[in-house]
Amino acid sequence: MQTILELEGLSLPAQVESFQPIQGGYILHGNLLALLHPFGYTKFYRHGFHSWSLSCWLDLSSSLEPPVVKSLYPQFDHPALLADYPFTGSGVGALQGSDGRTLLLGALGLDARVKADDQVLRGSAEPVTAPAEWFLAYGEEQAVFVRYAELLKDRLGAPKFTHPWRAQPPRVWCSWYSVFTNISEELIYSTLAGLQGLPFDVFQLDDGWQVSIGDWEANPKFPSGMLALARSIREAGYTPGLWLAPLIVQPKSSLFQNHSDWLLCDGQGQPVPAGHNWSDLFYALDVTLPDVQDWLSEQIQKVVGWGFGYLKLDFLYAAALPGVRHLNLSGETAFRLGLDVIRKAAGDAYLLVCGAPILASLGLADGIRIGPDVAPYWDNPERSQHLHDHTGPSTLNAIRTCLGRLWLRPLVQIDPDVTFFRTRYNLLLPHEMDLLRTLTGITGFRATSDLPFWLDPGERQALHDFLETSPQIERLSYYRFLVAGQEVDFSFVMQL
Ligand code: 9PG
Repeated sequence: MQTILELEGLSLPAQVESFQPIQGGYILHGNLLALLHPFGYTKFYRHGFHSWSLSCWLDLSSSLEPPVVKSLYPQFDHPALLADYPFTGSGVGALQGSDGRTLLLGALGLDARVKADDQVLRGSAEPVTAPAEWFLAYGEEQAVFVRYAELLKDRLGAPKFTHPWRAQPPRVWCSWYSVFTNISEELIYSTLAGLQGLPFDVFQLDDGWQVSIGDWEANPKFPSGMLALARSIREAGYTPGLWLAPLIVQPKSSLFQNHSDWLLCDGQGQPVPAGHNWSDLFYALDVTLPDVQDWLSEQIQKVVGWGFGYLKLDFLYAAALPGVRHLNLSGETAFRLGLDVIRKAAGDAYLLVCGAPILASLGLADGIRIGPDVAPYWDNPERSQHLHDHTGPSTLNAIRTCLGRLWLRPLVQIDPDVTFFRTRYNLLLPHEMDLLRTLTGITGFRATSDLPFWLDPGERQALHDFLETSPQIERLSYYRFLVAGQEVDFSFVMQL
């Protein structure tokens, strides 16, 4: 139907299936919505598909080119969003009004997109039996996102914490941003010894412990096995944490070789490449297959049984890519089914999802990585300027997208990735390190990968203080904060 929606002094001609006013705005229904807006070339809030995908306010008049990506490698954003880049987002989008207020259109379900141009704001959702449900609001930016988050919580839930990390996210030491895949049992033991006295909650092994992507067993660098390793970590006083990418498979794995019928395929029956990493393409599992669900459940119960109480689950977007599935479900809905299987198998273990579709993880994940990887350097111009890709590892990219996703904080613990205390092997300038540390303070999720023997006594003390104290932070506007009495303005980071 065509109608005119009256909203805080705005009259918006609209094409919707139905609408009803609620506190703070309207609930709209429809799989294809269109709203005529009067703002012309204003700013658009783009929300990317998964953890690493670009999320921030952009000028509709800017000519941001799509990232130069091989079509085979959809690891930066959803293929449909890349095809319609950049003024299309996943789940939620918003426009800045002429008076500075925000017009927000947010889906209250999965598999939805919002796009805008200088005249129309559109919502589209993959068809399901009932028309999709949306929230539309006009008001002060933080207020409309807060209301949207409340409605999302009603529909998708919030984590049911049974552990002491409910009030404060765990403080994590993670192996990735120092040694990458070069971890070994020896290095883990020496790091554990070196960290004694530093108040971490979790000691997390990242990528590099497994036989292959698909074969989740200890490789020869861990001769004592994962059960013994987890026991040692626990004896040292930390919750053992482990990285897994349980929804993807690489061709060299025995999982791939023995179960090629478990892969997400295209309409021609060919496996859908889900990205390129570890020197090869990798593929996604069809998580709607009962055998895959049984296998997933077994893998998660196995690692939790080894003693790992914190799981970093990575590259999860793969299971939400377009494809033909055993059950006729669209991508995010299928993915959520898989995450639900994992959630049930994990029991009370903390689940940090990474490279994960955002809305589809709500209510099931305890924490979500909300930006790209940080790096011990500010920018990577080869990638950001020449390839127009703002999802690659860099502190600038991480800060930008994380700041664009702070509205998720009432719904889930938000992980901005690690921060750095070392000056060794680090090109970040002191003020860049400070910005990253401030962001970590804003999210409340504190982590580092610095090896203890890389830190001088002053750096170790700074890390200790960072873990012991939470700075007083007051939000002045979306990108300006008062941190322990000092103003920190991130606005320049947001410019693209
Ligand atoms: C382990 C890492 C770390 C890190 C994750 C994730 O597009 N890519 O090829 C790509 C590779 C790695 C990556 C992100 C993207 O990093 O975010 O914290 O766990 O995997 O391999």
